[in-house]
Amino acid sequence: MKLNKVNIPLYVIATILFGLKTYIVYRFMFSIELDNSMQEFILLINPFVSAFLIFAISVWFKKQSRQMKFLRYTMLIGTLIVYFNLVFYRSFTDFITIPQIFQGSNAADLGSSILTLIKVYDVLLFADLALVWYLSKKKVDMVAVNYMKRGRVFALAMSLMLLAGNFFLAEMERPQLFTRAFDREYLVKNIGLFNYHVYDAVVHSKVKTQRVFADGNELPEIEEYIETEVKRDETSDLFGIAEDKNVIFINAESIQSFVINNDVNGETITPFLNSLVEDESTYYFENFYHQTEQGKTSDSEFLTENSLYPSSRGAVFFTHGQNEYHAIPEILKDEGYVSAVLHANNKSFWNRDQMYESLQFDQFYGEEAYEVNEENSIGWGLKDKPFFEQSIKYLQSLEEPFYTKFITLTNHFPFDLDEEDRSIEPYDSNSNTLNNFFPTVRYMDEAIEEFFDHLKQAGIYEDSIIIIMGDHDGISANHNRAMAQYLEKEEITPYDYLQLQRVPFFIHIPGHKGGKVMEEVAGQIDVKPTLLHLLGDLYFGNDLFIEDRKGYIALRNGDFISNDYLYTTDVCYDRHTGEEIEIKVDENQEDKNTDNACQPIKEQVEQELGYSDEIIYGDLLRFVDFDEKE
Ligand code: GP9
Ligand code: MN
Repeated sequence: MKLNKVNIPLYVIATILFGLKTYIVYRFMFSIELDNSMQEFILLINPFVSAFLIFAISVWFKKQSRQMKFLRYTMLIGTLIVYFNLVFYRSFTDFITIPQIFQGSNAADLGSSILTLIKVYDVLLFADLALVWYLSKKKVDMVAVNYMKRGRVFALAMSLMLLAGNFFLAEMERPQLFTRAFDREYLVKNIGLFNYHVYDAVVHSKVKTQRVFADGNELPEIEEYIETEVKRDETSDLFGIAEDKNVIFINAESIQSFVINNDVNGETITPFLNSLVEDESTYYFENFYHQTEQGKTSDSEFLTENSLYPSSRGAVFFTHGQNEYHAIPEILKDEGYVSAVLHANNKSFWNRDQMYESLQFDQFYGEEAYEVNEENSIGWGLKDKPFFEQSIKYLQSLEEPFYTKFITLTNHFPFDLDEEDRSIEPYDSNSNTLNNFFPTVRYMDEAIEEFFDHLKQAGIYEDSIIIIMGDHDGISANHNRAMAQYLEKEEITPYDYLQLQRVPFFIHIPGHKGGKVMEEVAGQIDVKPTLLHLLGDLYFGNDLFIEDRKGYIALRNGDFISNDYLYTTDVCYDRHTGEEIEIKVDENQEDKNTDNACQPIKEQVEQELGYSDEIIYGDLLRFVDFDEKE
């Protein structure tokens, strides 16, 4: 093996610089949780292992210019991958998945959000690239290598050995990492961002082939599970109470339950929603969890319309927009209902136009149905107050009974609001996101109150039931410090964080008395069975007005909340006290969770998520004849 005149070869320099940069991003820019020194160690080595794996390929190029070019471009691509993930992470506290890349239309719509996600100092993340670029152009003689075959094979063998070592440690630290990978953070911290992307690509193509091989034979087992584990014979006293009434469903953007009956700077945040909590015509569910993943609003819609779980990666609205479903609009159609969605954003966002057809909505009033101008819009588009106001005429034009869904927009990250729309002052913390959240939540609260008035004036109110649901969290883990300050806690623990995933859920039935605050654990998966009492349908939730229910709410990443326990980040908590039940087991133990009080539910949750995936990936509802079942 002969090194050139010098020195340090460029592929080694690139490995060191790029590895170091990636490590800094992992450690200080992503908020990756590290529980022990082994995890610290794996996180430290994996950036260098991945970098070496790629850059060492360059030694196989005989021509120096090719070698240099290879290093330049792989370094550029690698840097862009790290950077795009970083920007994405700042918004979603998550890593990019392949299905999301094909959701480009959404990224383009991010508009004002994107600017707040890019920081001036980010330019430093390109410094190593500039240096490698310079060396590869100007100092070729110093940094290019010319190995004999043995040297090349050695470099290759070395990179593969390092990779195997990394995987071995990862598997030891997290058994079955690859088979149970609901959680992207675990993958990234154990095998690194780049190997994670390769893994994601493999999973993606597997999903794509699943539909082709599904033939309906999977169904009996799933139906059996639902019959025994999910469905209940009990019917609630409220059954039929909304028969033939209009259903008005408000998908309220990014609102979390912690704002209900709470204040900021001494001012009530949501006076109108608070009054609904007290209202005798309203059932308010205080332990209602959102169960969304990367598909955000669209996942919340998927859950509520189908009572199926969304995908663990990407947005099922995009990946499976052409499946057959048996959603609320389709079922209500048989009962004589007309259905519509009203949302002043472009129709293709989240692939809604296509998905709504699959869900069999009759009408979709998108952006073009509204008068949108500079005065009446902010952030993502039309403000909620004019949105509701302009929607009334469409509501009046629908034949009754109707099932309609209104999706609000103003209370969306980055929570921009005009001065004139601000009834309360922002909070004061290091997070502008959290600070500005409160005034926009108040704005939405007022918009919903006005909407109630419009409905009354239009004579629609009395004949309708109104459901208000938060779609998902608005304040991500990136703002934990500010959140802790607001909630007057020392820190936001994983337990607190999961509890913050509660979103408001109201069922308001004008004229009905008996409304109250409901304490039981509930979630978006329960909306469909609560709205409809059905025979022969496939769903994973329960009617929220019956006593005997499944008893847990599964989040899409495998975390769950049951009557007694709360399970997150591999820890089982007592739901009532917040205490850890079984202290995290020591590193050497093979399976961390055996003998854990949460274990039986954890297994059921995994099974249930798996069945839901099977239905979606295999497009299995195409094999079910629902007419025959009913
Ligand atoms: C876009 C709106 C927001 O139309 O529903 O989507 P989100 O970013 O919250 O998923
Ligand atoms: Mn949303």
